Amino acid sequence: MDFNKEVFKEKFKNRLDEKYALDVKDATPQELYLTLSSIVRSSYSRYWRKTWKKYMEDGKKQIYYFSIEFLPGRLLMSNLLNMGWLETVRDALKDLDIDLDEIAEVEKDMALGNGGLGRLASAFMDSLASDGLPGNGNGIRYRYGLFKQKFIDGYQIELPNEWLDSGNPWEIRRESKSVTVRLGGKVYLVDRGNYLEPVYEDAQLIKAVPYDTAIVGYKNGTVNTMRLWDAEIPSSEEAKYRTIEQRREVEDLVSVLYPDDSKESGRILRLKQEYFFVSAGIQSIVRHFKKYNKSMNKIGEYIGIHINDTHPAMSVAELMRILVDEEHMSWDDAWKQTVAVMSYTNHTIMAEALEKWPVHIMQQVQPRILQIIQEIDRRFVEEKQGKYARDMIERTRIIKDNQVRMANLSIIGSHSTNGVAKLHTELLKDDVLHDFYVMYPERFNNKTNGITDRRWLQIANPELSKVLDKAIGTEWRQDPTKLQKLLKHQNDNKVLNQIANAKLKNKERLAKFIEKETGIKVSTDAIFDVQIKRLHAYKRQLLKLMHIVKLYLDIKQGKVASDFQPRVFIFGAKAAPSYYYAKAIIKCINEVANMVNNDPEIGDKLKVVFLEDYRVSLAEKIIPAANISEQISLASKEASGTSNMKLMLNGALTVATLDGANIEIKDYVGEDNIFIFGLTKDEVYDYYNNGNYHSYDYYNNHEEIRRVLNAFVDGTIPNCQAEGQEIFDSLTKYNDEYFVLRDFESYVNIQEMVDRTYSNKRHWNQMSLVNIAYGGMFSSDDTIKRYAEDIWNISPLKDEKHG
Ligand code: DL6
Repeated sequence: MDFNKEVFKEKFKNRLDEKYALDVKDATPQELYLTLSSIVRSSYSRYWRKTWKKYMEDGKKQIYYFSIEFLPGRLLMSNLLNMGWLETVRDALKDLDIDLDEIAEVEKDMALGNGGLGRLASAFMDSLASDGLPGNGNGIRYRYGLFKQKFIDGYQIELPNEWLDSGNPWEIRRESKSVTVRLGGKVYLVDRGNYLEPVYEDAQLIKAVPYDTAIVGYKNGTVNTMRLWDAEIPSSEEAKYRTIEQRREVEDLVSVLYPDDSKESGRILRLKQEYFFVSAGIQSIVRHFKKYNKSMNKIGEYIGIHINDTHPAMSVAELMRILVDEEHMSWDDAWKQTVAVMSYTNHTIMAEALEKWPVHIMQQVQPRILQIIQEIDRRFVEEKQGKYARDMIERTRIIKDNQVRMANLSIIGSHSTNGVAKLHTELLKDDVLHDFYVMYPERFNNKTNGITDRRWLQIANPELSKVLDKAIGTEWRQDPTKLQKLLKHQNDNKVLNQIANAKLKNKERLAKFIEKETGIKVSTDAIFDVQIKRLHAYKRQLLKLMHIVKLYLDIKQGKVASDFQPRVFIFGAKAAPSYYYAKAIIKCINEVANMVNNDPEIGDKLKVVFLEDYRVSLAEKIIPAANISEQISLASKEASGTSNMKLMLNGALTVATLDGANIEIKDYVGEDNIFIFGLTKDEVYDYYNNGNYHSYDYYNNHEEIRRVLNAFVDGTIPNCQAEGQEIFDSLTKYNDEYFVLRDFESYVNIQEMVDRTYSNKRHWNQMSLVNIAYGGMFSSDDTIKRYAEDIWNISPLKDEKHG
């Protein structure tokens, strides 16, 4: 389409008429949204076709990013932006009396993830396309995503997230690309002379149907694919599915992300999901590779599969299965190719998040895959014998104590293992994966996470974006590192005021939203203090809550410091459905919010807002309005964090422990432009090594801690007796696993420093400017370039711009 405002207006009116036989004034926002998205889709489709054809013609190596989570959020605005259409369309629609922002609100978030892991996968999809790199996603098309969070009486309730109910205009069902996945049953091997043929009995056959979503690169004509798999009953198997329960079992396979694993049935379902999307993905990749007419002995030169956390770790065994069982390659040749194809990112050092699967479950889910893993394990042990101590081999082998250790499988079966921030990678090398680092030092590398500035600045914060354009030109939109040009305006009052004004407008916008959603009125004069992330004990939402309770008690007892600044505390967080401790924290935050918000003595001095159903589109509203970014995990526990990057980019100042990427943020902005507190990683490790942390002593010996903790159990905070007690006990009786009490005093002190700093607005604005300027150093476009060069060995196609 020859693209300009007038042409677009005509096209829009015609498309609305064709689709709905309506005039603009009679159409609902939903109809307007679907009309606009259909125009967008039909306009990028030829680039989509050209991109994959070009990958084929050039015979380029392609990378497939396998992830159990993807969190793209909404796609309308990012597609418009990346096609270079956003402002023209906004103007054109305005002429038609349509507010683009209003119709964009109709789109339901594609919320197929839980947190940082899934959002990073989607940022990488966007960056792969924007860097013009041949990279595609592979995951599951969950019918209900994670869950929709509601608060009832302060408790988290999980409802199905019916994101597909009004249709999804961005996906294409590709029936012809379906594959069959085999689950369960029995397998035995028949000797066919030069190979062993696996014969399956009673296996369940599932039809895996791909749904493709275009990932539009930023103004470069590249359109890649995110492929998500749905599960169906194959027509040949219909007769076997006689009962509703049997049919539901197939639906359940792709129903929700992370089915409840507190019961064995839930654990089996999880593992089936993992095998389902891995097998479907690899089968379709191998089928596609065959079109290149290259020897299977070269697959590692043309295909890369990235194992995003351990969920897709069975990729190693599935590729081996296909190469050995179906392509009849020798084990050694197949293994060489598999290791060349696979690479792995570790996203956590938390022991409970490093997946282990009991052998009997793996046997039930896919017996042939278990056999292959057993053989990989056997050969690994054989190869390492004599070279390494016996206990080291026992620690690194894949199967131990009847458990299959998925991180071990991922590392042994791939050529690269990376952590996601400098500290995290050091911890992997020195501690968590140290044995592997000794065995395979060349496989280990760091890739600090990144974010898409396009979504988090250009789309989420048009106010600030305009200020930046005026101050430093528009180059930063293409290359966010150019935001550093802002540094020369540190003493420019005009720019400082414009940045402050943009922040105020965003706070006003968020204040309105908060009032609409919760009825709570917040003052934009207050510091907007934000903690948005998964609810987990190590992330220490509890430390924030204790600080709030302390301030509340101070005000009630007339102990307010002279430079105290009013604050609005904003939380966004989901707790895993079976993580009861995290749910107790949610309940307590909500009850503290009730107590604080309804106390007339407190008024505008403090407000606590816990917004329901934290998701990408909600983050887009909160982040531009934040003054303070809370990154307060116990040092060593947060692999990287990415909300820290998004918030700094939007001018929030970070209150941080020296954990994850906070350290790299500090290194860029300098100690004067960040608020650092708390134990260091070395101090935490000293406590671990010496076993000399006694949290009860902190409770006993520190009056302030006692005063705050007692409020959880003495009725001061109403309606959370049981949850308050659980929290109290965890911090006193059970020795406070994440050192909340140990870091409390240091946290309170740094928050007092925040207040003092905020009272000097000019200085605050200068700090904010420095943070924005360095925010561009965490662009996922750059992170992806490093993956492309160091791990995947892929290179971009030549540009062909969108017309
Ligand atoms: O790498 C993306 C993201 C990191 O920024 C977070 O620090 C990390 O917690 C998260 N990891 C996970 C994996 N599971 N757990 N726990 O979500 O990855």
